[in-house]
Amino acid sequence: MRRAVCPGSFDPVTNGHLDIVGRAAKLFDEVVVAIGVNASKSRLFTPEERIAMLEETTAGIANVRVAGFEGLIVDFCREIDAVAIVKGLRGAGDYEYELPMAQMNSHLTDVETVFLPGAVGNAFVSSSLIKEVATLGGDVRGLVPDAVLEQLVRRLAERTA
Ligand code: COD
Repeated sequence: MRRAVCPGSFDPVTNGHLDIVGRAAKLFDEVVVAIGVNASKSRLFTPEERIAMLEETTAGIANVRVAGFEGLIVDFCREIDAVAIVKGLRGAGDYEYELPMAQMNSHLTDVETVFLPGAVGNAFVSSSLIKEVATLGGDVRGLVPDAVLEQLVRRLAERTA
């Protein structure tokens, strides 16, 4: 059994994330989508809400499961016996951000990092931009799953009420 982890903040999950998770699921026997905390980002959804959104949106992929994690991603990988961390790269900016993390994770453990190029159509999609555009009334339909869009609109309305 070759297990991989797709870690991220997923606040909220976008079609770009789901593309990477779906492609990772074709490469590995099992993929665990691991929801962590990025201390440098402010959050809109709780970890429990993000887990529920990911469970709903990956329900159609048999070999994907979802979990939360705290602490180092490499410790979580060791805990669940994962051999690889799969990350998506939208462009050079992601590469510069992700490479030192991959190298640090390789220094800490023998878990490999596998980079998948983001799909061209999703290259501009990030959770942060989705939140910013939606907050200012822009239309983000088609960039996040419909179920996520509904929750996003509801949460932003609650915040401005
Ligand atoms: N297309 C393709 N890939 C995408 C897209 C897209 N449109 N959008 C995002 N991605 C990729 C990102 O490049 C990233 O690989 C992944 O999806 C997750 O993205 P985010 O933005 O949801 O998540 P991040 O980057 O905020 O998550 C950071 C982690 C929580 C994974 C990271 O901080 C971490 O591992 N923390 C644990 C503590 C730790 O181990 N720290 C030491 C690291 S060396």
